[in-house]
Amino acid sequence: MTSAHTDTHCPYCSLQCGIRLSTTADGRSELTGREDFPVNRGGLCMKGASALELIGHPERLTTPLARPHRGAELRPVGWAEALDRIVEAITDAQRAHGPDAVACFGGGGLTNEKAYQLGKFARVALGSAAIDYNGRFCMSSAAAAGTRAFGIDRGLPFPLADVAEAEVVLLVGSNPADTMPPAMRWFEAGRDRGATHIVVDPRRTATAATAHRHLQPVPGTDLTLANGLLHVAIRDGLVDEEYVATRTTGFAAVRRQVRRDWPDRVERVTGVAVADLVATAHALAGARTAMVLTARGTEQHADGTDTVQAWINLALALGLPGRGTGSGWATVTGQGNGQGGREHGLKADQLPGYRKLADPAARAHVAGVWGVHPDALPAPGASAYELLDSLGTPTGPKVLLLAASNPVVSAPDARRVAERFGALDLLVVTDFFLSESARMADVVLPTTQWAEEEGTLTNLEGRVLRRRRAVDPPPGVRSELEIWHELARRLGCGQHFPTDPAQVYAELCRASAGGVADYAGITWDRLDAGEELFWPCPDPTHPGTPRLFGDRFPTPDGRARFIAVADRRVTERTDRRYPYLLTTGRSRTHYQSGTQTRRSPTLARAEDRMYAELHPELARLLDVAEGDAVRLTTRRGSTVALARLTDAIRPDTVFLPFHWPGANDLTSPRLDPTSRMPEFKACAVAVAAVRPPRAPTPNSTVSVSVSATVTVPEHEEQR
Ligand SMILES: Nc1nc2c(c(=O)[nH]1)N[C@H]1C(S)=C(S)[C@@H](COP(=O)(O)OP(=O)(O)OC[C@H]3O[C@@H](n4cnc5c(=O)[nH]c(N)nc54)[C@H](O)[C@@H]3O)O[C@H]1N2
Ligand SMILES: Nc1nc2c(c(=O)[nH]1)N[C@H]1C(S)=C(S)[C@@H](COP(=O)(O)OP(=O)(O)OC[C@H]3O[C@@H](n4cnc5c(=O)[nH]c(N)nc54)[C@H](O)[C@@H]3O)O[C@H]1N2
Ligand code: SF4
Ligand SMILES: [Mo]
Repeated sequence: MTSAHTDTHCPYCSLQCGIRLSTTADGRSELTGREDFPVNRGGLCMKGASALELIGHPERLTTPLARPHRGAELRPVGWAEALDRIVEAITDAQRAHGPDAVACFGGGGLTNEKAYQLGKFARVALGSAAIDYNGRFCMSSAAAAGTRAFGIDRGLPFPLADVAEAEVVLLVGSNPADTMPPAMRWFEAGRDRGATHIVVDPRRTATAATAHRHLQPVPGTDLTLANGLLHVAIRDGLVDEEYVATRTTGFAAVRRQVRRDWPDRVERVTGVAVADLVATAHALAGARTAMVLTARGTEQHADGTDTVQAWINLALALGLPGRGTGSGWATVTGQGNGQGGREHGLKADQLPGYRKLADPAARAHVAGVWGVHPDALPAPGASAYELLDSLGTPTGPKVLLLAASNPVVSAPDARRVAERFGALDLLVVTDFFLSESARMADVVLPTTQWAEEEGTLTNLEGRVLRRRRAVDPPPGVRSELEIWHELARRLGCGQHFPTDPAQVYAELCRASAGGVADYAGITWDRLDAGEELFWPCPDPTHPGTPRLFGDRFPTPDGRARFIAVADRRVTERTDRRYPYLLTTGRSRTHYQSGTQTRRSPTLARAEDRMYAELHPELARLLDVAEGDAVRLTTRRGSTVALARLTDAIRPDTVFLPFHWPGANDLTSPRLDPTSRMPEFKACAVAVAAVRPPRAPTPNSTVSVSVSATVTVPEHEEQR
């Protein structure tokens, strides 16, 4: 330990709970939740609480690895050899195929400095348009809808604690009781004051179990549900007409659009009863303060952007955004730095400060900070899945530099992504463990992890935080800033890529100045002094902006935009071969592709393999008992999981966590046309018992009524 205690933040999700690392009298390291950090106030979930298990872990990568040739095993090599090999492949590929032959793929776990530097590395050191990141798989639909409606994308436009001030909260496709447990204190505080909470989820989750009302729609039908709620609000005279007239545009078209979403029809499509629709619309409209919160359940669809817009339309019609503390619409961002990652240039179409790469003024500003000519900056590139899908094709990239993501587990139709990795000339993976993606690499570079490095992250509220170094990294390990400096130096532009995080952050602040996500006033020193700072913050005397939208929206006319959205029936159809719906998501125990949490002894003990949640009625139909192996098959692939029977799930739906390889062999790579978000949350699936069926008993014959509720052949056809 470099000091008796160090205050920093959790390595995992966007809540970025405050953590204190200390050394006990007998020399042991100890991790505790920080009482003084206003988001978690000492609370931690089991992932954060066990994060120390990954420091000094026996499987930690401490030396670069390389394969002498394709088909050979990875073996330890020196840094110089590894870096030279990468630069040689970059140079060869670019000489033969042009600058875009080398691609970068980042992750929302990277600090702001690393996200900024990787975006700059792609554009300046490589001159390549081919860069994107895993945030595309996370909240890109909400980001696109938020930007379209409000002119800005900040996950929560208010501090998380405002949740406790809302008299009514509608939580849509969000399960914070499992995905952000310490956040539940704010929900509980609201309920203690008499608030009403309504959850929309095909499963009765731990979150839904705490709510007053649970709407349980067919996966993929949220857009119709939101339009139906707005229909009821209009029909019953609940619209805040004055707000609509003075603070918004476009309501007339939306009013016309939702006329056809009458409650009976919405009940038929979504499975949500008319009485629940009416009660929900009236609860939201009748409250003094109310919030609509969306997360991945409603966003990760091939019509995710329009679906989020439908929820925003509802919130706008009721006059919620900008009404005051305790009201509004927000999206619950997921990754540790999912918010910052999407602001500083990891995205194919973005420059730092949430600027657009296609905007000449933005190019000129950022090129000025970078000391290059604006024309030298490439055009916007392909989105994450499209980029992965093009690897090694005649026109696609031949070399991929991958940092902080494990797409052979986490990308949709993952077997296809593994195939594309195999077609590359060189795959370089930077990680601190040998993830499934790193196992496929030609060169693996070991990097520092959270408690070993300095930096900043931006949490789900747009609050900028300091990550601090508490322990020394193992010898042999380098930070990404050092790795990219060394690569750039070999490519002839090392001077553009400093290695000190504070220096990179200061440059990021200058690059973001005047942009939507303006960090210019959030200096490293202010953060170190413990100031609570939310962007935008244009100068060092500015107090930052915890709450947005008070007087106006950051659109050209200051008004929020309604946009009429219709159900385009994009969800994959069920049919006789694939009669059920598969949805995927998270368990409380594991994080993302599992590289980190599957290596934590505590978490691995708590949950050690993939399971599939099935309703007991469906299980009975398939003759499957608790713990039996079931085979799930979709139009893309097949995987086996252990059945977990629960009446908390719809009988027509199966849920798989994606923390183990397998779930994404099944998912659909259909993309949202605007956000390019894949449809992780709904596809058609067949389910069968793996072992031979047991001898029939009288009880195993399925009654007509059960099979009628269980099978939803071609449910789309019913609309
Ligand atoms: N334990 C844990 N916590 C995490 C993470 C983790 O991996 N593990 N990851 C972090 C990250 S990156 C993210 S993005 C967040 C995600 O946080 P959440 O969005 O809360 O998590 P998910 O489980 O992906 O999805 C939420 C819910 O959506 C429901 N759902 C599925 N299909 C539909 C649908 O069509 N409509 C509706 N309304 N709901 C649907 C699922 O049943 C699920 O309960 O969690 C963060 N926190
Ligand atoms: N089926 C299905 N698939 C999904 C989802 C779903 O709900 N269902 N959710 C999607 C969502 S919301 C997300 S966010 C993605 C996440 O999926 P991934 O992008 O795969 O995210 P992680 O598993 O967090 O992978 C991060 C990897 O980087 C490493 N790492 C962590 N920090 C750093 C760092 O600072 N530097 C470097 N070099 N490496 C680091 C970790 O060890 C790990 O191997 O998955 C998506 N995939
Ligand atoms: S809720 Fe998120 S930030 Fe907090 S301890 Fe758990 S994983 Fe870490
Ligand atoms: Mo995410």
